[in-house]
Amino acid sequence: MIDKINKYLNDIDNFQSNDPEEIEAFRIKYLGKKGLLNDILREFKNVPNEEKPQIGKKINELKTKAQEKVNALKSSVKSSAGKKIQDVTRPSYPLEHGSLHPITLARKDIIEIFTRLGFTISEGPEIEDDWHNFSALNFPDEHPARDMQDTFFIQRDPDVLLRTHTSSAQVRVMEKTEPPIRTISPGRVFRNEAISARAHCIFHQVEGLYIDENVSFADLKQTLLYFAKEMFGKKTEIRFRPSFFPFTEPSAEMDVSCTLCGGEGCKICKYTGFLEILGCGMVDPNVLESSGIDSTKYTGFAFGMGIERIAQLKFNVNDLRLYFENDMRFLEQFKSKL
Ligand code: 2NL
Repeated sequence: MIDKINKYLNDIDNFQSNDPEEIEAFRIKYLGKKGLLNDILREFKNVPNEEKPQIGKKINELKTKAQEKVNALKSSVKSSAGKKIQDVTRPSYPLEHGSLHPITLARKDIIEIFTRLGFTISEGPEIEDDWHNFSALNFPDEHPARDMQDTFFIQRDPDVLLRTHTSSAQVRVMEKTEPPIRTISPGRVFRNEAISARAHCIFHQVEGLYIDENVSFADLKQTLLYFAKEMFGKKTEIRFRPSFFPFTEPSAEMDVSCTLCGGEGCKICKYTGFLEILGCGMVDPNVLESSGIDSTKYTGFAFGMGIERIAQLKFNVNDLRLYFENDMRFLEQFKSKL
Protein backbone atom coordinates (compact mmCIF):
# COMPACT_ATOMS: atom_id res chain seq x y z
CA MET A 1 0.00 0.00 0.00
CA ILE A 2 2.87 2.37 0.84
CA ASP A 3 4.27 1.76 -2.64
CA LYS A 4 0.94 2.66 -4.23
CA ILE A 5 0.75 5.93 -2.24
CA ASN A 6 4.36 6.80 -3.17
CA LYS A 7 3.52 6.25 -6.82
CA TYR A 8 0.51 8.61 -6.53
CA LEU A 9 2.69 11.22 -4.79
CA ASN A 10 5.17 10.98 -7.61
CA ASP A 11 2.43 11.25 -10.26
CA ILE A 12 1.05 14.33 -8.55
CA ASP A 13 4.49 15.94 -8.54
CA ASN A 14 4.89 15.31 -12.24
CA PHE A 15 1.50 16.54 -13.32
CA GLN A 16 1.47 19.85 -15.19
CA SER A 17 -1.31 21.64 -17.00
CA ASN A 18 -2.77 25.08 -17.60
CA ASP A 19 -5.99 23.76 -19.11
CA PRO A 20 -8.84 24.22 -16.60
CA GLU A 21 -10.61 21.06 -17.82
CA GLU A 22 -7.52 18.93 -17.36
CA ILE A 23 -6.99 20.35 -13.88
CA GLU A 24 -10.58 19.53 -12.91
CA ALA A 25 -10.17 15.97 -14.23
CA PHE A 26 -7.01 15.71 -12.16
CA ARG A 27 -8.87 16.90 -9.05
CA ILE A 28 -11.67 14.36 -9.59
CA LYS A 29 -9.17 11.58 -10.19
CA TYR A 30 -7.55 12.09 -6.79
CA LEU A 31 -10.01 13.98 -4.60
CA GLY A 32 -13.40 13.17 -6.13
CA LYS A 33 -16.01 10.98 -4.42
CA LYS A 34 -14.88 7.97 -6.40
CA GLY A 35 -11.31 9.16 -6.50
CA LEU A 36 -8.08 7.45 -5.62
CA LEU A 37 -7.93 9.03 -2.18
CA ASN A 38 -11.28 7.54 -1.17
CA ASP A 39 -10.21 4.13 -2.56
CA ILE A 40 -7.18 4.29 -0.33
CA LEU A 41 -9.22 5.33 2.71
CA ARG A 42 -11.48 2.35 2.15
CA GLU A 43 -8.47 0.05 2.03
CA PHE A 44 -7.13 1.75 5.16
CA LYS A 45 -9.87 0.13 7.24
CA ASN A 46 -8.24 -3.26 6.63
CA VAL A 47 -4.73 -2.13 7.58
CA PRO A 48 -3.46 -3.80 10.74
CA ASN A 49 -3.58 -1.45 13.74
CA GLU A 50 0.19 -1.32 14.26
CA GLU A 51 0.71 -0.02 10.69
CA LYS A 52 -2.10 2.56 10.88
CA PRO A 53 -0.07 5.52 12.26
CA GLN A 54 2.59 5.24 9.53
CA ILE A 55 0.16 4.69 6.64
CA GLY A 56 -2.31 7.27 8.00
CA LYS A 57 0.41 9.86 7.93
CA LYS A 58 1.23 8.96 4.34
CA ILE A 59 -2.45 9.24 3.32
CA ASN A 60 -2.65 12.72 4.87
CA GLU A 61 0.43 13.68 2.87
CA LEU A 62 -1.27 12.45 -0.32
CA LYS A 63 -4.41 14.43 0.38
CA THR A 64 -2.56 17.65 1.15
CA LYS A 65 -0.31 17.29 -1.85
CA ALA A 66 -3.18 16.68 -4.28
CA GLN A 67 -5.15 19.62 -2.85
CA GLU A 68 -2.15 21.97 -2.98
CA LYS A 69 -1.36 20.94 -6.53
CA VAL A 70 -4.92 21.67 -7.66
CA ASN A 71 -4.85 25.07 -5.93
CA ALA A 72 -1.49 25.99 -7.42
CA LEU A 73 -2.51 25.01 -10.96
CA LYS A 74 -5.81 26.85 -10.70
CA SER A 75 -4.22 30.06 -9.50
CA SER A 76 -1.60 29.99 -12.25
CA VAL A 77 -4.37 29.64 -14.83
CA LYS A 78 -6.13 32.62 -13.30
CA SER A 79 -3.05 34.83 -13.39
CA SER A 80 -2.42 34.06 -17.03
CA ALA A 81 -6.07 34.51 -17.95
CA GLY A 82 -6.46 36.90 -20.85
CA LYS A 83 -2.89 36.30 -21.95
CA LYS A 84 -3.75 32.74 -22.72
CA ILE A 85 -5.69 33.28 -25.93
CA GLN A 86 -2.91 34.44 -28.19
CA ASP A 87 -2.94 34.04 -31.92
CA VAL A 88 0.75 33.76 -32.82
CA THR A 89 -0.07 34.35 -36.49
CA ARG A 90 -1.65 37.74 -35.79
CA PRO A 91 0.38 40.58 -37.37
CA SER A 92 2.08 42.74 -34.73
CA TYR A 93 0.99 46.28 -33.91
CA PRO A 94 2.45 48.65 -36.52
CA LEU A 95 5.73 50.23 -35.38
CA GLU A 96 5.71 53.99 -34.90
CA HIS A 97 7.89 55.33 -37.67
CA GLY A 98 9.90 58.49 -37.29
CA SER A 99 10.40 60.82 -40.22
CA LEU A 100 13.41 62.31 -41.95
CA HIS A 101 13.95 65.99 -41.23
CA PRO A 102 12.94 68.26 -44.15
CA ILE A 103 16.57 69.48 -44.42
CA THR A 104 17.69 65.85 -44.74
CA LEU A 105 15.00 65.18 -47.35
CA ALA A 106 15.96 68.19 -49.45
CA ARG A 107 19.69 67.44 -49.13
CA LYS A 108 19.04 63.88 -50.25
CA ASP A 109 17.16 65.10 -53.34
CA ILE A 110 19.86 67.64 -54.26
CA ILE A 111 22.64 65.06 -53.87
CA GLU A 112 20.75 62.49 -55.96
CA ILE A 113 20.20 64.96 -58.82
CA PHE A 114 23.85 66.00 -59.03
CA THR A 115 25.24 62.47 -58.62
CA ARG A 116 23.14 61.51 -61.65
CA LEU A 117 25.13 64.16 -63.56
CA GLY A 118 28.43 62.64 -62.42
CA PHE A 119 29.20 64.95 -59.48
CA THR A 120 31.06 63.45 -56.53
CA ILE A 121 30.47 64.48 -52.91
CA SER A 122 33.29 66.14 -50.96
CA GLU A 123 33.05 67.16 -47.36
CA GLY A 124 35.42 69.21 -45.27
CA PRO A 125 35.91 70.37 -41.67
CA GLU A 126 33.41 72.73 -40.02
CA ILE A 127 36.28 74.39 -38.18
CA GLU A 128 38.39 76.08 -40.81
CA ASP A 129 41.37 78.38 -41.22
CA ASP A 130 41.35 81.78 -42.88
CA TRP A 131 43.01 80.47 -46.06
CA HIS A 132 40.39 77.88 -46.99
CA ASN A 133 37.39 79.95 -45.95
CA PHE A 134 38.47 83.39 -47.23
CA SER A 135 41.88 84.05 -48.81
CA ALA A 136 41.87 81.19 -51.31
CA LEU A 137 38.39 82.30 -52.38
CA ASN A 138 39.58 85.79 -53.32
CA PHE A 139 38.11 87.63 -50.31
CA PRO A 140 40.09 90.89 -49.92
CA ASP A 141 41.65 91.39 -46.46
CA GLU A 142 39.21 94.16 -45.66
CA HIS A 143 36.08 92.26 -46.81
CA PRO A 144 33.22 92.72 -44.33
CA ALA A 145 32.47 88.95 -44.24
CA ARG A 146 35.80 88.49 -42.41
CA ASP A 147 34.51 90.72 -39.64
CA MET A 148 33.73 89.45 -36.13
CA GLN A 149 30.18 90.59 -36.82
CA ASP A 150 29.68 87.94 -39.48
CA THR A 151 32.11 85.14 -38.69
CA PHE A 152 32.41 83.03 -35.55
CA PHE A 153 36.06 82.91 -34.49
CA ILE A 154 37.19 80.29 -32.05
CA GLN A 155 39.20 81.36 -28.98
CA ARG A 156 39.77 84.85 -30.46
CA ASP A 157 42.24 83.36 -32.93
CA PRO A 158 41.64 85.02 -36.34
CA ASP A 159 42.89 81.85 -38.02
CA VAL A 160 40.46 79.41 -36.36
CA LEU A 161 36.85 79.94 -37.40
CA LEU A 162 33.59 78.20 -38.19
CA ARG A 163 33.23 78.01 -41.97
CA THR A 164 30.79 80.52 -43.43
CA HIS A 165 30.21 78.46 -46.61
CA THR A 166 31.11 74.97 -47.82
CA SER A 167 33.34 76.25 -50.65
CA SER A 168 36.17 75.85 -48.10
CA ALA A 169 35.79 72.09 -48.65
CA GLN A 170 36.05 72.63 -52.40
CA VAL A 171 39.25 74.63 -52.04
CA ARG A 172 40.73 71.54 -50.41
CA VAL A 173 39.57 69.44 -53.39
CA MET A 174 41.10 71.89 -55.90
CA GLU A 175 44.39 71.89 -53.97
CA LYS A 176 44.84 68.16 -54.24
CA THR A 177 43.07 67.25 -57.51
CA GLU A 178 44.01 67.89 -61.12
CA PRO A 179 40.87 68.78 -63.20
CA PRO A 180 38.44 67.61 -64.39
CA ILE A 181 36.70 68.27 -61.07
CA ARG A 182 32.98 67.76 -60.68
CA THR A 183 31.93 67.84 -57.05
CA ILE A 184 29.30 69.07 -54.64
CA SER A 185 29.82 69.92 -50.97
CA PRO A 186 26.85 69.63 -48.65
CA GLY A 187 27.24 70.68 -45.03
CA ARG A 188 26.56 72.96 -42.10
CA VAL A 189 27.76 76.55 -42.18
CA PHE A 190 27.82 79.26 -39.53
CA ARG A 191 27.23 82.99 -39.55
CA ASN A 192 26.96 85.40 -36.69
CA GLU A 193 23.42 86.59 -37.35
CA ALA A 194 20.44 87.36 -35.16
CA ILE A 195 17.92 84.53 -35.32
CA SER A 196 14.62 85.42 -37.00
CA ALA A 197 11.99 83.90 -39.30
CA ARG A 198 14.35 84.54 -42.23
CA ALA A 199 17.85 84.00 -40.78
CA HIS A 200 19.66 81.57 -38.52
CA CYS A 201 23.26 81.43 -37.30
CA ILE A 202 23.58 77.76 -38.31
CA PHE A 203 22.27 76.64 -41.67
CA HIS A 204 22.95 74.16 -44.46
CA GLN A 205 24.42 74.59 -47.91
CA VAL A 206 25.21 72.62 -50.98
CA GLU A 207 27.90 74.15 -53.15
CA GLY A 208 28.84 72.80 -56.54
CA LEU A 209 32.03 73.09 -58.58
CA TYR A 210 32.83 72.03 -62.13
CA ILE A 211 36.30 72.62 -63.54
CA ASP A 212 37.65 71.35 -66.86
CA GLU A 213 38.95 72.66 -70.17
CA ASN A 214 36.38 74.81 -72.02
CA VAL A 215 33.72 74.93 -69.30
CA SER A 216 31.42 77.83 -70.17
CA PHE A 217 28.51 79.79 -68.76
CA ALA A 218 26.29 77.74 -71.13
CA ASP A 219 27.34 74.60 -69.19
CA LEU A 220 26.39 76.34 -65.95
CA LYS A 221 22.97 77.29 -67.29
CA GLN A 222 22.18 73.85 -68.67
CA THR A 223 23.32 72.08 -65.49
CA LEU A 224 21.26 74.33 -63.25
CA LEU A 225 18.23 74.14 -65.55
CA TYR A 226 18.36 70.35 -65.28
CA PHE A 227 18.63 70.66 -61.49
CA ALA A 228 15.65 73.06 -61.30
CA LYS A 229 13.41 70.81 -63.39
CA GLU A 230 14.37 67.68 -61.43
CA MET A 231 13.88 69.45 -58.11
CA PHE A 232 10.70 71.45 -58.75
CA GLY A 233 9.09 69.73 -61.74
CA LYS A 234 9.50 69.56 -65.52
CA LYS A 235 7.61 72.82 -66.14
CA THR A 236 10.03 74.87 -64.04
CA GLU A 237 11.70 77.79 -65.78
CA ILE A 238 14.82 79.63 -64.67
CA ARG A 239 16.20 83.13 -65.04
CA PHE A 240 19.54 84.72 -64.14
CA ARG A 241 20.17 88.14 -62.65
CA PRO A 242 23.67 89.68 -62.51
CA SER A 243 25.21 89.62 -59.05
CA PHE A 244 28.54 89.76 -57.26
CA PHE A 245 30.59 87.25 -55.25
CA PRO A 246 34.32 87.57 -54.52
CA PHE A 247 34.97 84.05 -55.85
CA THR A 248 33.15 84.18 -59.22
CA GLU A 249 33.26 86.47 -62.27
CA PRO A 250 30.79 86.95 -63.80
CA SER A 251 28.35 86.13 -61.01
CA ALA A 252 24.61 85.64 -61.06
CA GLU A 253 21.64 84.80 -58.92
CA MET A 254 19.25 82.22 -60.26
CA ASP A 255 15.48 82.28 -59.84
CA VAL A 256 12.98 79.50 -60.57
CA SER A 257 9.41 80.06 -61.70
CA CYS A 258 7.22 80.19 -58.60
CA THR A 259 6.60 76.72 -57.20
CA LEU A 260 3.15 77.78 -56.03
CA CYS A 261 1.63 79.78 -58.91
CA GLY A 262 3.91 78.57 -61.73
CA GLY A 263 4.75 82.14 -62.75
CA GLU A 264 1.26 83.69 -62.68
CA GLY A 265 2.08 85.81 -59.66
CA CYS A 266 1.03 85.16 -56.06
CA LYS A 267 1.81 86.10 -52.47
CA ILE A 268 4.71 83.61 -52.19
CA CYS A 269 6.63 85.12 -55.16
CA LYS A 270 5.42 88.63 -54.27
CA TYR A 271 3.64 88.76 -57.64
CA THR A 272 6.94 88.49 -59.57
CA GLY A 273 6.37 84.90 -60.76
CA PHE A 274 9.91 83.98 -59.68
CA LEU A 275 11.74 82.83 -56.53
CA GLU A 276 15.46 83.20 -55.86
CA ILE A 277 17.12 79.85 -55.10
CA LEU A 278 20.88 80.09 -55.60
CA GLY A 279 24.00 82.07 -56.43
CA CYS A 280 26.45 81.04 -59.13
CA GLY A 281 29.11 82.15 -61.55
CA MET A 282 32.31 81.36 -63.41
CA VAL A 283 35.12 80.58 -60.96
CA ASP A 284 37.39 83.63 -60.69
CA PRO A 285 40.84 82.86 -62.20
CA ASN A 286 42.39 84.10 -58.92
CA VAL A 287 40.58 81.29 -57.10
CA LEU A 288 41.88 78.66 -59.52
CA GLU A 289 45.44 79.97 -59.24
CA SER A 290 45.29 80.10 -55.41
CA SER A 291 44.64 76.37 -55.38
CA GLY A 292 47.33 75.60 -57.94
CA ILE A 293 45.09 75.19 -61.00
CA ASP A 294 46.32 76.68 -64.28
CA SER A 295 43.72 79.34 -65.16
CA THR A 296 45.00 79.62 -68.73
CA LYS A 297 44.13 75.99 -69.33
CA TYR A 298 41.06 75.48 -67.17
CA THR A 299 37.80 77.28 -66.51
CA GLY A 300 34.97 76.35 -64.21
CA PHE A 301 31.57 77.23 -62.89
CA ALA A 302 30.37 77.12 -59.31
CA PHE A 303 27.15 77.60 -57.43
CA GLY A 304 25.86 77.63 -53.89
CA MET A 305 22.42 77.14 -52.42
CA GLY A 306 20.88 77.12 -48.97
CA ILE A 307 19.17 73.80 -48.22
CA GLU A 308 16.73 75.57 -45.87
CA ARG A 309 15.58 77.70 -48.80
CA ILE A 310 15.11 74.70 -51.12
CA ALA A 311 13.18 72.77 -48.44
CA GLN A 312 11.11 75.88 -47.71
CA LEU A 313 9.97 76.07 -51.35
CA LYS A 314 9.48 72.35 -51.71
CA PHE A 315 7.52 71.89 -48.47
CA ASN A 316 6.03 75.39 -47.96
CA VAL A 317 7.83 76.16 -44.73
CA ASN A 318 7.20 79.78 -43.73
CA ASP A 319 9.57 80.23 -40.78
CA LEU A 320 13.21 79.10 -40.67
CA ARG A 321 13.08 78.61 -36.91
CA LEU A 322 10.79 75.59 -37.38
CA TYR A 323 13.77 73.62 -38.68
CA PHE A 324 15.53 73.84 -35.31
CA GLU A 325 12.71 73.63 -32.78
CA ASN A 326 12.00 69.89 -33.08
CA ASP A 327 8.28 70.46 -32.65
CA MET A 328 6.58 67.12 -33.35
CA ARG A 329 3.62 68.85 -35.02
CA PHE A 330 6.06 70.15 -37.63
CA LEU A 331 8.25 67.05 -37.99
CA GLU A 332 5.34 64.61 -38.25
CA GLN A 333 4.23 66.29 -41.47
CA PHE A 334 7.21 64.76 -43.25
CA LYS A 335 6.41 61.14 -42.37
CA SER A 336 5.13 60.29 -45.83
CA LYS A 337 8.06 61.87 -47.66
CA LEU A 338 10.72 59.15 -47.10
C1 2NL B 1 25.06 81.87 -52.49
C2 2NL B 1 26.24 81.95 -53.39
C3 2NL B 1 27.93 80.68 -54.41
C4 2NL B 1 29.93 79.59 -55.10
C5 2NL B 1 28.92 79.75 -54.19
C6 2NL B 1 32.20 78.65 -55.27
C7 2NL B 1 33.06 77.69 -54.82
C8 2NL B 1 34.35 77.70 -55.30
C9 2NL B 1 34.77 78.59 -56.20
C10 2NL B 1 33.86 79.52 -56.62
CL1 2NL B 1 35.46 76.56 -54.70
N1 2NL B 1 32.60 79.55 -56.16
N2 2NL B 1 30.93 78.68 -54.81
C11 2NL B 1 29.92 80.36 -56.26
C12 2NL B 1 28.93 81.29 -56.46
C13 2NL B 1 27.92 81.46 -55.53
O1 2NL B 1 26.95 80.78 -53.45
O2 2NL B 1 24.33 82.79 -52.39
N3 2NL B 1 24.85 80.73 -51.83
C14 2NL B 1 23.75 80.53 -50.98
